[in-house]
Amino acid sequence: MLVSRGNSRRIRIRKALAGFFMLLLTAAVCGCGKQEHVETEPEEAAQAEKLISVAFSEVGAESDWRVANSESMRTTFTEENGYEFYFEDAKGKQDNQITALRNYIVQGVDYIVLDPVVETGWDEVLQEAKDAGIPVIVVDRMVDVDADELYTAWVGSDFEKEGETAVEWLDSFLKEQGREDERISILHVMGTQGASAQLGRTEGLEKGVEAHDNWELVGQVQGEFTQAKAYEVVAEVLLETQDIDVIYCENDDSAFGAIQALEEAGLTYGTDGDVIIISLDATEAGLTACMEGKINMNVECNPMHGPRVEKIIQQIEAGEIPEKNYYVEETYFTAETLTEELIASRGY
Ligand code: GZL
Repeated sequence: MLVSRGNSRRIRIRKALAGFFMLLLTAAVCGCGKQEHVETEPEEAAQAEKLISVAFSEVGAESDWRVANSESMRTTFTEENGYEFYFEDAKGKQDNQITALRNYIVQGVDYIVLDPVVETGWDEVLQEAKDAGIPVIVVDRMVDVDADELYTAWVGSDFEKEGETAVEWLDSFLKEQGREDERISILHVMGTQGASAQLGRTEGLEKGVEAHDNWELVGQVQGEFTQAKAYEVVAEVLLETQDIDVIYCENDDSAFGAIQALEEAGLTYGTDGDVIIISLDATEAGLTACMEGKINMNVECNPMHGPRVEKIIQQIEAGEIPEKNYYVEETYFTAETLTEELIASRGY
């Protein structure tokens, strides 16, 4: 039976304490006279009460969302909270994540946490972690593996639902404007190709376009979740056509890149402009732009996964079986629903 890291730590503590009591018993039986000062907390037991080692392989630092996600993990897995935390920034490369996971396995950490840059290509290294008896908790983006047993639990967002939320809002917004029968041209700025967030948010939009005969996808470009790349690709599109009613950006950083390109082309956007801007992530910067009317609507994608991952680890430590896949509840925002206080209260 695979012993979880939590159980192995409990076994070490029990063995150390058994040794301590044997020492006490021997001292008492052999009547060594002078009562030796016996350590109340023997070295081995203290050692065995070691911190829980949590090793995190993070996608990168490509966006405000990502920075908030990393910070949430760092501030959760602190020494004062009982953890030894290892962090690796993969700079957006799966090879770097696989190398990091192999290093963590050699180190013999108690838990591996993985935010996979893309969904595929994880079976081999996750099998190695499983063979080493190290539970892997997947966070945010999902892995597409042959056997679900290769990871212990996943916590993140329902990305297709996020896309559906944006589509439902656009449908009702256009109806309110009396444009439900008008031809609507949509430019789609996609996130990192193959990332769960890109796959789901794209699925949500494409299903929405299929369901509306008057909606047309005039372009799908690779914004890679960054402002620089989104600016580059949207500027290229605007050189070809400016017949765009909506730009659907798969995160806030790419929305800022699209806005930069629109401004340079002299086009208006947002609640008082010609081009409707839809964004996802709802970071502080994204919500501020939304409150100011630069982004028409912003779908929440909550990055504060540190406490959620910790809850899973504590369940395993307690010998419980965590929920396999946990979807975070999320909402959306428009200028009408935002205030500075609300934005400040959200923590990212
Ligand atoms: C979504 C997350 C995405 C964000 C981007 O959960 O994986 O990656 O939407 C980030 O901002 O780069």
